[in-house]
Amino acid sequence: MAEEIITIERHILERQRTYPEATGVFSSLLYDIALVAKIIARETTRAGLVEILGLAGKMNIQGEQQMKLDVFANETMVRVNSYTGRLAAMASEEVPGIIHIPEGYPTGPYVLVFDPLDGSSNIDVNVSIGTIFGVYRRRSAEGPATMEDFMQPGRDLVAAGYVIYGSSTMMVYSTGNGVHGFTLDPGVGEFLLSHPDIHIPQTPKYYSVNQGNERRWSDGVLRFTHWLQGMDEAEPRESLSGRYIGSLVADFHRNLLDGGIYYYPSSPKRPEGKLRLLYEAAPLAFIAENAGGAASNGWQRILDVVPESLHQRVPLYIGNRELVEKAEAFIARYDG
Ligand code: P6P
Repeated sequence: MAEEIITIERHILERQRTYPEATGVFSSLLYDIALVAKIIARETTRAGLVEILGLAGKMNIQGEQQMKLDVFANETMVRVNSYTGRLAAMASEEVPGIIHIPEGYPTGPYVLVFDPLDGSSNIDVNVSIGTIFGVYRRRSAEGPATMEDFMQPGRDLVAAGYVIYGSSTMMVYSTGNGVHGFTLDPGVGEFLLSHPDIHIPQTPKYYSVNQGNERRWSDGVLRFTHWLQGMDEAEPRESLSGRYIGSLVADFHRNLLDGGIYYYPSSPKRPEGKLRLLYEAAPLAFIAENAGGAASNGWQRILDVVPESLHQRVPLYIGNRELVEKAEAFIARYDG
């Protein structure tokens, strides 16, 4: 018997029904994000053809200057969400300050944070890339949003998720009641439920870290990595497989489905690590915890870190709870 076909729109609506006081604004906002994902997916699959079709750097068929894909992704997220009256404002990896709702258009009860196309340097070598997003309730009363609306810890997220543009396009989201994955059927332009209620496997398979940075790691991180590789004589274990493709969403997604840990430690050159708290680490930490995993900056739960600026960086250890806690233990013991 073929399985039931559940679109992401229907899935969101069914969740909305469990909140009697829901007004539908939140559900519509999630639909809008799914629409943005479809539009970006269409462009990323054509990325390799841009040169061949003579679109790069020249006029495209709409007579517009062909944008870099991450700029296009940012423009799409902003344009789809600027006029709906659902948001008070947005913050993007691509934009220095708060993205306010245009003059004359209504503001709404939510703020949206996003990295429109993370790992976009991987496009040219056809490695999967992704969009990451998070939704908070605004804290300020009304009118234009303020910075306080964005300086919220990840534990206050009302929704978060990501889109991975790979061999297929998948959207994974959570509103705090489980983590659900949808695969895009490009033929009909619908995200169909393909991974209901994702839980990170108990037994991890992979570790994902850039070992080219090894000489800059602390003693604790070095020992943690050797433990993962089964080389810690004091605590022998099966070695995990190393998998790192330099695209956070792709590395995270593989570890979420197969079990593992991704980490980007701090270093003397990057004391705060490389990844951004607001629109990379916190939304993925929300997903990880709702799937039974964990996320830490090495000594503190990512979801408890209160941002002090839009683009602040944070070291990140994310994946199986057992592995994240072990990383914290090595760091506390050898770097404390
Ligand atoms: P490195 C991509 O630039 C990114 O932000 C993440 O997607 C990825 O995991 C990381 O940086 C790769 O950084 O220093 O290992 O090349």
